[in-house]
Amino acid sequence: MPKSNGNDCTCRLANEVGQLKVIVNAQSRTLAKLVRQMKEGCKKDEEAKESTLCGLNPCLKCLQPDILYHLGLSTDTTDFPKVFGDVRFVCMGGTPGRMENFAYYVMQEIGLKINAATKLRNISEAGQRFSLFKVGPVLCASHGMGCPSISILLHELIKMMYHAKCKDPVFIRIGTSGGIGVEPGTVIITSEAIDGRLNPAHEILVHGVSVQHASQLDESLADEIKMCHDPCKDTYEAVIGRTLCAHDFYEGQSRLDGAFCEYTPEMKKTYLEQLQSQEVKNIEMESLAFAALTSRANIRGAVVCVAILNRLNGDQIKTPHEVLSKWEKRPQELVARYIRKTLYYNKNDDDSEQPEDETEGAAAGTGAGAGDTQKAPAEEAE
Ligand code: R2B
Ligand code: URA
Repeated sequence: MPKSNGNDCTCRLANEVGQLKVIVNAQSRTLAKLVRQMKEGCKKDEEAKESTLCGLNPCLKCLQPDILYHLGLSTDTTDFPKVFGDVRFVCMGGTPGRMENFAYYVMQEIGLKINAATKLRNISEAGQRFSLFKVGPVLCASHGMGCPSISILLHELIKMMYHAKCKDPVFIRIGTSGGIGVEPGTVIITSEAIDGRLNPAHEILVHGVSVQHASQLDESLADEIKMCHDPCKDTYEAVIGRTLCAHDFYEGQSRLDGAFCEYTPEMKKTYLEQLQSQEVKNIEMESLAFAALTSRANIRGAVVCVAILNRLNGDQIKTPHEVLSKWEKRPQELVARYIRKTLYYNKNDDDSEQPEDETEGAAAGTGAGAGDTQKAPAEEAE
């Protein structure tokens, strides 16, 4: 009906104007801060800045240079504080393509732009293992599959944060998972990661001896991300729950469709029902290492995964690819909203149009454009 269309349109425009106002106000504050720093000189400020990470290897400061082998970066050829010092969010997901798309999406969501003739550069291209894109204060990295892979990436990203003297970076994994008793398409935000024995710890062997690191995740961060879900507008559910982290997709997740299977459908049913009774909402393959390594470094971390099937109903993923790629965007959407809110929300935006002098955290690092770019080949230019 024309009347309701008109109302919808006015409502949408008002919403967009409101959101733009918030971004413009935050950018004005950053500009004011930069101008003041220029006037006062920011040297003293920079010298005092150290990373907020804790519990790291005491030998790191002696490594000159420190070579982040799998990222293809070294402290003697890259000025870490200059290139990465403004990073506040490190987002990671399984595949290079998904993280490149996420980088462009987050760029748009936080109001940054790059020249149409350029494209985001994969900063880790030389390492040939992971992809890494930087969009203002957001780093987007691919982590591959499983704890050994994400663990290598995390060691090197944590060292990067240390060398870059980053303050309170937040790490978030976005990905897919198998749901336990949830509707496919549901987003699960992990409260704690557990192993196949339901033990909340990441076990590693050091010198042949088992060492266990706790795998709790930041409760308040999980709540903040959950609050970015709008139950009235979003057509899917978002829940907080425990996540089982398996070291394999098939036998480790009690599937009946692997190349090998030495248990019965009844044993599988009993195991999955036991998980459900213990508030486990999903199964994936990286949360243990992610939770353990971030919390050891005093980094707030969150794991946000969409369930692409309900494991109580089967093992094979039969959902069409178009539907899967829509579902994969859901964790990205919530995380982009969280980043946007953290960067730009200021209580005065609700009642004031005046850009403030300075607000700690607002739009920090967004002043200089989107980030690391390269000229796009003609056919790739957008
Ligand atoms: C989710 O999906 C991948 C396996 O298909 C794995 O990386 C994970 O955690
Ligand atoms: N990823 C997993 O690890 N398990 C699933 O069932 C689906 C995605």
